[in-house]
Amino acid sequence: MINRKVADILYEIADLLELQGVSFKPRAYTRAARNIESMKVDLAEYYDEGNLQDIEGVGRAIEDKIIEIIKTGKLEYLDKLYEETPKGLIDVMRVPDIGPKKAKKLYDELNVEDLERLRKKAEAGEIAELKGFGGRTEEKILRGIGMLEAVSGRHLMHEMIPLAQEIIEHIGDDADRIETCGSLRRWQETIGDIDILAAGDSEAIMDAMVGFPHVEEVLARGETKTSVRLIGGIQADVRVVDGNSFGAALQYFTGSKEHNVRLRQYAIDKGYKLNEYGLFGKDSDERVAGETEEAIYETLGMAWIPPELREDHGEIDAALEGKLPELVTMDDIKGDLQMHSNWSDGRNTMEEMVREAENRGYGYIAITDHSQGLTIANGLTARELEERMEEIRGVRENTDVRILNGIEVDIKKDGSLDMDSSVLEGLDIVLGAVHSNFAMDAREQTSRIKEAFSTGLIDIFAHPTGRKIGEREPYAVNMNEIISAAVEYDVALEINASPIRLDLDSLDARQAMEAGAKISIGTDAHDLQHLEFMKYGVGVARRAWLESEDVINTYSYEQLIKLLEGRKNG
Ligand code: DGT
Ligand code: CA
Ligand code: CA
Ligand code: ZN
Repeated sequence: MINRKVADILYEIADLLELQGVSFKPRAYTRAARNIESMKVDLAEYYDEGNLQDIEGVGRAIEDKIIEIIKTGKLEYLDKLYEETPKGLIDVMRVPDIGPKKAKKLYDELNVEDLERLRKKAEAGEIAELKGFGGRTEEKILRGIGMLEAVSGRHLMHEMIPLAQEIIEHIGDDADRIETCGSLRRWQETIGDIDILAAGDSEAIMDAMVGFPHVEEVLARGETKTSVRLIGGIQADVRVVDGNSFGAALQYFTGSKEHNVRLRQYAIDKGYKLNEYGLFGKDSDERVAGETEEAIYETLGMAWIPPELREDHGEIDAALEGKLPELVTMDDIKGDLQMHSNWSDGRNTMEEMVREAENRGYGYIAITDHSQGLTIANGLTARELEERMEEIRGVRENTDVRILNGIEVDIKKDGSLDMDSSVLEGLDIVLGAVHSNFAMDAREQTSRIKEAFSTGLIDIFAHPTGRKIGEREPYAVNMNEIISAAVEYDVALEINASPIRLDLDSLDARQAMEAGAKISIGTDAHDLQHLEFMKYGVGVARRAWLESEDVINTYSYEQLIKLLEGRKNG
């Protein structure tokens, strides 16, 4: 369904017009957006029939825009609005709880034109004095600014990984060796810039880099390092080194800085000197290792440490003691336990999702459409679940992929579930999730979730903190208690692999694993292409020190079913 995308664009237009102080129009766009997102029929069908204007709130002007979005996937008018709106004001509008109206007011009354000025005014207590703003808001604003700044200038994995791969393909022919390093190689959840390391003919490599089609500006070109700015303001650094120090440079530029500091200190303690050129004996300048990373770690008396663990979180001691985990890999993944079909808010049919699962070599998938309460995502009633079951039966006949008949059921404010227990008991798998009332305090939120666990009906707790990177903070929750309750009630906690969620994050996931909780990595796909996100979830799992046995979707279908049935029978 294109509806979601169209509605989002119309909401954005409304916000930008509101921010500009335009009257009436924002209301019209909001109204159309709201109607469109609650429609059960694909807008594309209305378009085919030529009756888009039958939709309430859609007149000539909005119709034209919908058609442009359907045809091109974009809208020029929106680009134009962005261009004419100061970037700082848009940042202010994005602060949680501010929005376009308040941003406009802050601009009019306090000349707040960017985040810096907003912070100053909040700290000075001047915002609380404005009508419609209170002291509590200032506190929230300051926290919101912190969140935005933490991600500002940082980019999401799914933008960066393909771009880095393209660069490597583009300049790889000119290099003897080439690798991504930095935070990308460590699969960090957000990425500052792309770091590429190569060995070979420096002239040729740098020529290739500056000739890369997505380069917008060459920031600096040298013999050993070239920096460029790519589309979307993304920076990439390419370094060229000698082959015999490639391993040392790879180790150095992979980081993290904290890991490197600790490793270098360990090297000194053992009488060595470690830098980006190699590992050297103490008194002699002789290079004892440098061509490969493995040789560096080995010479220091430890196992090679996977990049995902290099955060100075105990990995060096573990490597010395031979106690590094055998990290879960993409090859271990046998299926995907969270995805949406066009029965709720997914774009594709179950059939299409299954074909994609076949392409990936999966043994099973769970179809987990939303439950009725989530009307905005076209959630299913018990009756619609039954109808969907009919379709599942049909799809099952034409595939070897096992299809788990599932749901992502809403956990309501009081911790009860948005579907009768008799219905849930009849499903193969139940994901529980919080999609509303994010603002409850930690004590209430925690007991709401524990209450839901205690029904015994939930197999997996989806996106446990609800965060959306750069967009929404995690809700307040006592993760310690949630993890204990997950162990007690045998609920698996999800690592949601969607690059804007990555929730649990690696620190919480590690804590969960250490407490004995099981983890499920699910893509939350709303489009068959999203099944691709699995690798980002696996990245988080590896950063969390997880092994395959910690992750339930590495199990065979039979093992998984045994686990799920074991739960149900208590
Ligand atoms: P990012 O780009 O912010 O997502 O994070 P990184 O880790 O990619 O950081 P970046 O691009 O500034 O530098 C790449 C790596 O180079 C970093 O992980 C470790 C190494 N590095 C950079 N500066 C230093 C430094 O001052 N000391 C040490 N030991 N290593 C550094
Ligand atoms: Ca970097
Ligand atoms: Ca860098
Ligand atoms: Zn959800």
